[in-house]
Amino acid sequence: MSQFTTKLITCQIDHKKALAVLIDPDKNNESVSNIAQLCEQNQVDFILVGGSLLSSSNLQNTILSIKQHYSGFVYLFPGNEMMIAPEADGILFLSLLSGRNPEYLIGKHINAAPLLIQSNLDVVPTAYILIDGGRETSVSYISNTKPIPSDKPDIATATALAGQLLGFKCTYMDAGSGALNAIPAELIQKVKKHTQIPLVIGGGIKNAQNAVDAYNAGADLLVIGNGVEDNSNLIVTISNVKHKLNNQILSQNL
Ligand code: 1GP
Repeated sequence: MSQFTTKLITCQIDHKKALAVLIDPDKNNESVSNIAQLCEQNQVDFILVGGSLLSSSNLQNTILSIKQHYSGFVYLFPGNEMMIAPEADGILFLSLLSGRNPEYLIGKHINAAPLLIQSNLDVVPTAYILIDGGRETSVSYISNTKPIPSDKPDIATATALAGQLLGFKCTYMDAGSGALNAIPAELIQKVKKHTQIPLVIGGGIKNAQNAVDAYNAGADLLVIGNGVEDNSNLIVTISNVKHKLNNQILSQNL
């Protein structure tokens, strides 16, 4: 089984929480080493690399400089089929289920498939679901799709269930990079209650309280990006939340 899904399924079984830091190769170039070191020191579970748009040729170099400092898994979080790099450990093969744009549901995947099958990348079929985070995000604009309204947990749940029934290995619900509002806890709770595959939550997580809310609502893996670009110490803050919750769970199980 994939390293990514194995880790998340193990977390689910043990009721443990995981953390990923998203690095946009276009934005973070100078601070990549610093962020990777912080991820190593704080036992961040994954680094994701990517974004909606890649305007530089920094992808490979970014992954290589992360790997100089970070011994965990590095996964691609691609905006399109150009963002494939064999230097990574794997790739979230995202199908944008909240949208109705066939290119982002299956089109770009067909372009990428011949390259992926020849690579050693761990390919993780991922049900990608955008939730309205209070402003239009790059991914919504670029994909020409609308996110699910954040006060419609039934639609989000039905979408996530469809992903599970179609065989996706995890659900990634995303308010989008730099969202004003993180995904409401009630919506996460409902999706978690009705689906069994691992649940990844990202977008607009800016402080410890956002992380506590999302983890307690049922997120198995949290993704932080923009907040880290503004203040790399957020890695320490959210890692501490994760470790504290995991230690509580451990002591409850003893
Ligand atoms: C975006 O979920 C990620 O796709 C991270 O979002 O940049 O808002 O933390 P932020």
